[in-house]
Amino acid sequence: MSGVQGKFVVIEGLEGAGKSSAISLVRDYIEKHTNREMVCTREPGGTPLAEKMRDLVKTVDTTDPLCDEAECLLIYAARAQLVANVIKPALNNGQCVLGDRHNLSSLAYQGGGRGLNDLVNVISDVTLKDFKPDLTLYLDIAPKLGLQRAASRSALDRIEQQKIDFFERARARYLQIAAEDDSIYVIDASQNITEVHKDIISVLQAMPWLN
Ligand code: Z5A
Repeated sequence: MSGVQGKFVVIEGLEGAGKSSAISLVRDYIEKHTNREMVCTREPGGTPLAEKMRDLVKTVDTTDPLCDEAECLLIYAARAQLVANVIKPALNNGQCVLGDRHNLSSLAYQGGGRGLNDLVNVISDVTLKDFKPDLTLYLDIAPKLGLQRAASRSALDRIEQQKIDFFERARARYLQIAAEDDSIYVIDASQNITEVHKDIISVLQAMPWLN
């Protein structure tokens, strides 16, 4: 299969949207239909250096609080490492890659949530150029419900501790971008898991490259 370009599939959503179980489902489906193991990534993170940046982004430091611009730059530095050293090599080797978040998270959280759309658009263009996922499944959930689910799972990290308006703005940006990009599918993640999974499978079944 060397020389064949693999596909890059990404799962996106606010906290508690149910990305973890969606990832297992999508991974099983694609591996079964391509007969090949996928490369799975998470962002920020996914390489040794990018994981160090992830820790900086997620940890609360009251003596030297991370400013919004530094948060954004760290996330893009981590993404640049991941794309260069993991995602592109795998795709060039014909492997499919499954991402737990990618650039759409930055457009939504840093762009919409933090109000840094101009900065995000510039860094995104500079670091990624025209590189983008072949397919994105955006699991859409109201922040209140998502945060309730996330809180029942574990302690909230630095970003999860933001006020609800931050997540409302991030969600609005997710939906706005999804409406303009036909490679992004919106899944209603407020449904029960069986219904959510049914909707995800319908999207995958419609992908010509999986048939
Ligand atoms: N971030 C950013 O700001 N900018 C960026 O560019 C990127 C990221 C890439 C990464 O955190 C943080 O970085 C994230 C955004 C920011 N922070 N915030 N806030 P992470 O990787 O640690 O976490 P995450 O990606 O936000 O979440 P997660 O744990 O990977 O997944 P999840 O979708 O939030 O949740 P889940 O574990 O799949 O489900 C949560 C619970 O709900 C769990 O107990 C499930 O059993 C339950 N669940 C799931 N689905 C259902 C349904 N349908 N019904 C009922 N209960 C359900």
